[in-house]
Amino acid sequence: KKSPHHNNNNNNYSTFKSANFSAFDNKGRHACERRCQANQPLTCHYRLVVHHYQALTAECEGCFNNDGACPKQQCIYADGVYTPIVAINQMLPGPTIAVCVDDTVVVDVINYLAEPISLHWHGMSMYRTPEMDGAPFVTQYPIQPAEAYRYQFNAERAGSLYYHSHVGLQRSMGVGGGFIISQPVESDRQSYLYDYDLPEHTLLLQDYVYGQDVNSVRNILINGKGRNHVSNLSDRDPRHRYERLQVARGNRYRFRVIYNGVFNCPIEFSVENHRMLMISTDGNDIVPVLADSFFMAAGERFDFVLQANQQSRSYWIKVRGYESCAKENLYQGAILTYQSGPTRALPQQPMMEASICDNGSEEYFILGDYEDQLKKFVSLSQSGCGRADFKATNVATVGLSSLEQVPWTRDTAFFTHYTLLGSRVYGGAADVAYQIDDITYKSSKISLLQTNGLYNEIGVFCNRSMLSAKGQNCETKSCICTNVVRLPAYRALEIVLVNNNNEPTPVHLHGYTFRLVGQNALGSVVNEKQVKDLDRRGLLQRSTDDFPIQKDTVQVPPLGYAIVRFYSSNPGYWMYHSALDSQASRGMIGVYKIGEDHQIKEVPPRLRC
Ligand SMILES: [Cu+2]
Repeated sequence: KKSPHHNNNNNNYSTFKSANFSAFDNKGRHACERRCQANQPLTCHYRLVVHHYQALTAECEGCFNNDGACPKQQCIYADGVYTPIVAINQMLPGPTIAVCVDDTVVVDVINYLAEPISLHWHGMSMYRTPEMDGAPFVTQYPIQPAEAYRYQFNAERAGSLYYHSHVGLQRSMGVGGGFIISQPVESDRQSYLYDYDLPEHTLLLQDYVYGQDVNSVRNILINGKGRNHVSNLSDRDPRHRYERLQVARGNRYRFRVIYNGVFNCPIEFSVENHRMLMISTDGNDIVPVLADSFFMAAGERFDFVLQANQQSRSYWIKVRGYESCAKENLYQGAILTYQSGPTRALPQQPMMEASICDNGSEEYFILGDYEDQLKKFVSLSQSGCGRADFKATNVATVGLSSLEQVPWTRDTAFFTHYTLLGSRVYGGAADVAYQIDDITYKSSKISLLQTNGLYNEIGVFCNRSMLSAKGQNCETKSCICTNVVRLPAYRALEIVLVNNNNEPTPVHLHGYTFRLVGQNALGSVVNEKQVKDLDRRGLLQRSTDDFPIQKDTVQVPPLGYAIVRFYSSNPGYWMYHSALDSQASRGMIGVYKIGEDHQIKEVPPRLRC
């Protein structure tokens, strides 16, 4: 049955149908997906073909009633709704790239779309290779249609990362995939907490649209699968395809959750009858915390350990959407099965009625010698089992602690930059402009890194101080330009992100992992000056803890602020922006030029696209 969103796509993908996507074996496993060993790096080649495709194509007919028959036939079943998508290697999401720390990653991207693309490696600082960051017209010229481009860089760090398109709204159409960098057991400070770290226990969540209508969120998918909310079928109807994850009773498993979100849809994640031991966020180790559920915003990642200590049956892994997703009552599930139980069985209850409480198990997280340590774990849960109602001002992440101490001393003087996230409708305009510092971002025509030192900044950049020097008032007349702010290299920097919108805004910074030292609501925000005044009066709180959490994406509370700190040891041009496509594509992007021209890596100059 075709959905009402049926949309014919003229792009012909049959031309590469028989292409060998190379280096993945017939089980989809790549030679670089291995047990990591110290000082044995590999060079890992991948070929990613980005192309138009459809969910629920004719190939799916053979597997409507047989889940297992689908993968071989290049059927993307998705949520059982016929709709155009953008796929990578005929997959949604794209293949998970799993390597070891210090491997050389070589990815050839082949663009079969009718528009340019670029891929961003979310969470990689690209310390030695800023030209591989994938920010269009900032660190590279986008890859044109029918063009191929090679990304090549060192996997400089371990953690749960992901890759995604950084052009237009392609990410909303599915262009993304997991990027997992593992490390040798002996260098993993969390390895004592789990027995298995399996690539198939990676969950990539994405919000999902139909008919290329990127203005309305219609579903949340887990590894490209799940129930739809168009039909009235029950959660347990066998026509739904849920991602299945298998565990064996008695073992502890590391799960990696990546949220490739594009809408204002924070999600609450939980597992029926299982508690989670949170051990990492955005690929950075944290002091372990027990949680019945946790919240995530677009661009964030969380890793947890699940102990398979319950009866051998099937359980729901549950995701509930908030904000825009709550308006559509969107939720999703995957299925956790125990090897010794009936592995094809569905959980017994409708998804949202299943309890997230641990079944009073006495054997919970018996860690031998580490039992004492366990007692120190704080619980994220606020009210026994299950949390109190979600509040839009949720500030949970700032309360977590890193395993790693800050690299600066308590009396370090930080260079502070205030930046304002906002939105505005200018007289007569139909569209809301989303802005940073009252500026609607527009790409420059030259790529900043490739032309570094060759252009006159006054002709290319614009920022708050340059515009006010010219006497331009962006509050009354719209300012649309390339917002680049200069910051010093090799300094302790502090960014105060102020959210002037009455909705939470996740912000992602390229090039760095930062420390989150403040995150709170103010109730009202007027402008940058008012926030500076509040700060002068000591009303913006900063944690004095030596172990603030390390992240690359942070949820800035509505009418509130987040304060992040980092040492600017990675000179270059680094984007920061709303992680929501709806806002970034309407202008909520800025660029930090960190360092002087001579401090920025020289890459082959290229003046035109
Ligand atoms: Cu970005």
